[in-house]
Amino acid sequence: MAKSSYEYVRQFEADDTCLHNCWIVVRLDGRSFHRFVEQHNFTKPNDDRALQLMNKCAQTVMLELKDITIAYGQSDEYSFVFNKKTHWFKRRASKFMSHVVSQFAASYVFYWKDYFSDQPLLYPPGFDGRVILYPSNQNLMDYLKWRQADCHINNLYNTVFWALVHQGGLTKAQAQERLRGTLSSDKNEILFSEFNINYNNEPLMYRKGTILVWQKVNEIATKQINSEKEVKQTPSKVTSLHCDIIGQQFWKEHPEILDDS
Ligand code: DGT
Ligand code: MG
Ligand code: MG
Ligand code: MG
Ligand code: MG
Repeated sequence: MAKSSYEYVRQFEADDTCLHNCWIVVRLDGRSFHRFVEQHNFTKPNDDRALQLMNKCAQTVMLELKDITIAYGQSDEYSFVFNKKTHWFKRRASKFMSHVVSQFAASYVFYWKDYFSDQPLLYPPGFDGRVILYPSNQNLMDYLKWRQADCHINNLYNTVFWALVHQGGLTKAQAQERLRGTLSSDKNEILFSEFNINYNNEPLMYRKGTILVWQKVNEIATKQINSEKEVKQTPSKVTSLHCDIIGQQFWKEHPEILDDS
């Protein structure tokens, strides 16, 4: 087909190919969720419905899009790690980010009523996205550990903050003042001595966030791909974990996550 005289405008498109041999991470985060959670009456500090909905949306992203090896979510954010060898959409950053964020946001609205049966969705939520490249396995692991450490710090703070307000009768300003300058050990101590809460017994999903990985299904399915060749393939499903990923054990138990072959 002959090129039109308008074709040159394509040259204005920026090249956003992600550097080869790097892990591609897309992190999304709910836009102004401090307002969204108030308007939709999320329970404080953690709303199980909301966290399960986030996990459902992330599972949908993993199943619909190609080459995601692990995802990690907490609060109103989710990170998706694409295999470093992926050639999906010629590794164009804008394609990765827009597909992940739009699939996630559409899923959030689509599945809302399955999790919030008594709470109507009052306005369309939005999510921002960013793409980050990590050139080494260590960098990638440290990224995921950083997000889990963030989950831990925020959740410990929020747990004691809302205990002081809901059970301790403090105003939000007083609770904030009470916690100013406290260490983790102080917060654990307040929870234990004043509210009889052992932080380590709080639900794992709140404390550790959610890790989504592919799990091989036990039975080996035999799939006919063409008349001559039969290939044994092990089907996988997305499974959710709420374990520690900061220590080495998780990475030793799941070598396939960093396996780029
Ligand atoms: P942004 O991301 O800059 O557009 O602004 P926000 O307001 O989304 O701020 P961000 O992402 O730093 O903080 C997440 C907000 O969502 C924070 O206000 C806590 C809230 N949130 C997340 N999950 C829950 C939950 O399960 N329950 C409650 N009550 N709040 C939650
Ligand atoms: Mg933010
Ligand atoms: Mg947010
Ligand atoms: Mg956030
Ligand atoms: Mg198209």
